[in-house]
Amino acid sequence: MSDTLFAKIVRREIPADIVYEDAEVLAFRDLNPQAPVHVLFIPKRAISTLDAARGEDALLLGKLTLAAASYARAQGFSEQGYRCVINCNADGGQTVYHLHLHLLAGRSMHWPPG
Ligand code: DGP
Repeated sequence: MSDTLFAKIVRREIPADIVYEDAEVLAFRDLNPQAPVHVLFIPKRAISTLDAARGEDALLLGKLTLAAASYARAQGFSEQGYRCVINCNADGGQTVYHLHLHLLAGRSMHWPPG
């Protein structure tokens, strides 16, 4: 489970456009952006899916979410808004099995998503 693409990015084994990092969270630009700003926030400690997260992960997931909100605020998106998405497993559209939060900003979003 530690050998996903995103674990390789955490270990700096493959390149990424990193925009934020702290002791527990890494954020980098999505390779296939779906909005003018599309950044992935990941826990450095791999959790495969949201479904696999447990109570002991609550603080980490809170930090991950707040890191995305802080980044969005710092980029000036507080007022116009943005979207955060966590895809879970096949029907959720998850393709990389290292839990990640998509931050999408810079355009008006649609609902429901596809
Ligand atoms: P998801 O479908 O929720 O699992 O999202 C995975 C996202 O990861 C998708 O939007 C494309 C992005 N992605 C896949 N491989 C790489 C990579 O090697 N580098 C970066 N920066 N993004 C990647």
